[in-house]
Amino acid sequence: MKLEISRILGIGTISLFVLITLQCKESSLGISDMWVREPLKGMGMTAGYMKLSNQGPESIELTKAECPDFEKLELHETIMDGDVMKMRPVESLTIKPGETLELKPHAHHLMLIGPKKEIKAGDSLEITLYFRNAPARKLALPVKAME
Ligand SMILES: [Cu+2]
Repeated sequence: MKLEISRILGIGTISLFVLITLQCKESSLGISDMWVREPLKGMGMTAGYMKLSNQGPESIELTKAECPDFEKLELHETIMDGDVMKMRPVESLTIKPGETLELKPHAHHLMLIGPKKEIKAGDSLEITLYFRNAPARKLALPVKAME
């Protein structure tokens, strides 16, 4: 009986510890101003934007993004090739301690490829972001027309 109780207490302490650790890490990453551009008619892709603020002491890396309404999501950067603006996939995006990484038009962005249904302004897309050094975050991104 004594053993049983200490086992239960032990597990309880560990889960509490894990919970506190997760909450500490979660609060070190601020995500704001998120939105997805309404896809142009017949376009098989569009882009997602947001601000990622690292308030913690360690670098945080965005490593993967998923959305059930698209075949695939990629992390993209925009580069100048001569005077032509091009975009290309990157493995991950790093947010250094104290820095804010802004995903915005003509810069880094989420590339949403292959919509599985019609996506219109006013919709909300569920996007999950995966990080190194921070727990995954499930977000609701509003779809907006490009101004
Ligand atoms: Cu892109």
